[in-house]
Amino acid sequence: MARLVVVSNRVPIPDKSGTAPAGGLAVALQSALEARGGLWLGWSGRSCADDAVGPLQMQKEGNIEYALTDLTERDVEEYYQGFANRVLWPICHYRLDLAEYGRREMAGYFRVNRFFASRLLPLIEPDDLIWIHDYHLIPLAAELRRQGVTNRIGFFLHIPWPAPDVFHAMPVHEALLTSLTAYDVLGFQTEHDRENFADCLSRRDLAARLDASRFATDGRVFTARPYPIGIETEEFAALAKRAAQTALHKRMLQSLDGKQLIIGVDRLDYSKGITQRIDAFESFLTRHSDSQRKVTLLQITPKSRSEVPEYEAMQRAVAEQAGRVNGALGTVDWVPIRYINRSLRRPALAGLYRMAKLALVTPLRDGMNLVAKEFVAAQREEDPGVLLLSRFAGAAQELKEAVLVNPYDVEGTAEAIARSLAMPLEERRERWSAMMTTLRANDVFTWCDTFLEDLAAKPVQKARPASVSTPVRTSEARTQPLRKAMSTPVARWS
Ligand code: ADQ
Repeated sequence: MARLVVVSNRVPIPDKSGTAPAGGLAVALQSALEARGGLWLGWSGRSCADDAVGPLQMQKEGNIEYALTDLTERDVEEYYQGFANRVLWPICHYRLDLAEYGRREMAGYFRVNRFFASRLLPLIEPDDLIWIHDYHLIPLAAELRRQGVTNRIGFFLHIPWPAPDVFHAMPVHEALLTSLTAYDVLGFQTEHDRENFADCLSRRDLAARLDASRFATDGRVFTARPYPIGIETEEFAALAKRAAQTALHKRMLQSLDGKQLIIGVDRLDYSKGITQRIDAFESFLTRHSDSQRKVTLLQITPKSRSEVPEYEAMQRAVAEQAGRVNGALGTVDWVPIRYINRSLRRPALAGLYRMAKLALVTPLRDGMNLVAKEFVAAQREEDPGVLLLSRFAGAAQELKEAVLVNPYDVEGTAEAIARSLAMPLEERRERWSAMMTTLRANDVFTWCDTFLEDLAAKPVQKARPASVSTPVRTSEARTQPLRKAMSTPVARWS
């Protein structure tokens, strides 16, 4: 079996305390790659002066060799805080209003991708499969190809791919789209994301669509498919079961004093819809005043990206909002919202999911959302809790038996909370068991295996001429001759 080389912005080297990282990318890949071994390269998380970037820091843990690189302070500011988190993240989450595009940040993004390519190059062996992750590293394959790498290279996007009107608002969209055509396999969370991507390609005439998943450009074929990411379903279910025996679990039960637990678990991020959720919870308590003193919302929200101003402002806003609801509705012996700003260890989290009667997973936009899946896996078969899930989370494409809501509709969500808390046992069990079947069939190991099988598969055939290609889905199908998609747009931006 070919060696696997993974590249992601951050690399989750297990720490001694065993604390789980807050990012879903880290959580999913850690589970999936432990068994395979190989090389994992990424940023160390440290920044240094311009002339102080040292050699790669190599570390072997079991079968996995980790290779970490420092970045300069300027790199971090332009590539990570700048283009990745203040342009790509908001745009892919449909927040054009929050995107702060600047040429300096864009050039830094392409420069750092070129730097990652130069760090990776000496470590690559001829048969390695290379799997690159997420929006930080979109141009990496194009950079590697430019430096002569012919290995199979795959890319998985963990966040949504937006509709063309949104993506094309980004000045540098064509260079990013073109650089994606340098991969062999492109993975998206949902069919919807893949179709948005295909529509973007088609509108810019960057590739011809051969069939549902194959595209041709410049005489080569690449595939783009949905690979919905899963969790370690059985392991997480077992973890939740064990957690129910711990002292923490018992203390928490005691502190609830018979009240029903509603849970929300999210990184502090504007895409997660936390303020709309608290509004909906407040509206539920106001419209259903008999529920006051009978329920508690536990919102667990570790801070993230605090260096980005929107996140800092949001941190203050959510704390104030929770404080206001508690002040207005709370009593001397009842706090409606318990708001916690830190990351919990996975066993503690699993136990809390299991204790909860209801989970509020209401992102305004989310690639997948693993919290939704973890909550379902953690439930008790004989008396499962209810998952209330946003239609705009990728997970809603699979977990159709959840109570699906539009998180922008605060009153509708409030009523869905009431319905969920009153749901009869039989209905809860039916919904849960259908969702659990889905989660068992598509866990994180299947996700990983399926992607890698496609990546390892030899290309079936060369590109057919565009004139015999299958038209793309939309009326904008194009059959004009292919453009030179592998020209050198990256150099233009560096
Ligand atoms: P994230 O935006 O980070 O991931 P999500 O899928 O919800 O979002 O993953 C969060 C992970 O972090 C879960 O495993 C969760 O348990 C963990 N986590 C969250 N809060 C925690 C806390 N307080 N303590 C401990 N752990 C916590 C991105 C995309 C998602 C996509 C994932 C995976 O934005 O849409 O599902 O990648 O592809």
